[in-house]
Amino acid sequence: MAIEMDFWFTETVNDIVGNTIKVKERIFSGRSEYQEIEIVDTYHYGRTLILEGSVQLTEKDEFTYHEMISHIPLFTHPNPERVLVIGGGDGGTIREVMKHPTVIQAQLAEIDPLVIEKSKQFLPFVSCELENPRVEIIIQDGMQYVKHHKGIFDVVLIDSPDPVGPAVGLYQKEFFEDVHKALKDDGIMVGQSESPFFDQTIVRPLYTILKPLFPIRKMYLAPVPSYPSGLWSFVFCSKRYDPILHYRLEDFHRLNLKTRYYNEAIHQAAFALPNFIQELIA
Ligand code: AG3
Repeated sequence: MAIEMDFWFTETVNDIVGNTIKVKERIFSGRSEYQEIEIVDTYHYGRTLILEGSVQLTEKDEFTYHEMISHIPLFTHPNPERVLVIGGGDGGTIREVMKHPTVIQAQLAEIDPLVIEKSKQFLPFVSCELENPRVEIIIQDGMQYVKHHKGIFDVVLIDSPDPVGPAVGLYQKEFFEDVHKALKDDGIMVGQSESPFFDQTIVRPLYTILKPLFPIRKMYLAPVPSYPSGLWSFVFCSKRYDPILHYRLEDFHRLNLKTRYYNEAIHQAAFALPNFIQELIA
């Protein structure tokens, strides 16, 4: 394993701005059938997973993203039993989903088995629940998987990478129509929806596509310091339940979950949007 001391990694956005992290040690570097995979140890953020040059998670701040993509929908749906996670082979989202006792089965549809393998090997803090018997790992393109499953999921979580290369389809209308059909009549879909500061050309069309599909479509926010701009967004789409009106607050308190970011006040406050973002997704 090659060890290079003290180099700076920069993730660039649109070739004009970036996020720079000082690397302590290269842990893994390789190319799968789908992408360039890097795992590095960094001084500030600890272990970091980088796919195609873009930071997917770091040991220090992954909790904000993974807690928020999971607990907002799972504490809104009255009885989430069947959950599908698309992408997210690192296991971070599954780890949070497994904290919910109502979940009978969570399926993980990940296209790239090497991401799962290397996360299990080097990123145990996120991959720790991938062997849970309630988890079924499906090595398949999530777009194909949802196409062939109808009306069976309570919650679908889209833990997608940026819309580049094979992931472009995860931001297109056809895919969301398939997700809509894969959900039950009262299902909820949540997806990561990029940076409202840096990715406006992605955010706007995404929210436009989703508007006619789901009666309830809202954005919520969380800080992820290691992602470009540090402010990240999620899209909450629902056929029946509203994240504020149907919030299962008592269940959250009763379960006494160990969360580091998510709590009662955050569940509600995350949906408060500044004016420029309201305009962006209007
Ligand atoms: N999913 C990718 C989030 C997008 C990050 N984008 C970026 N750094 N430009 C995260 C996977 C974690 N389970």
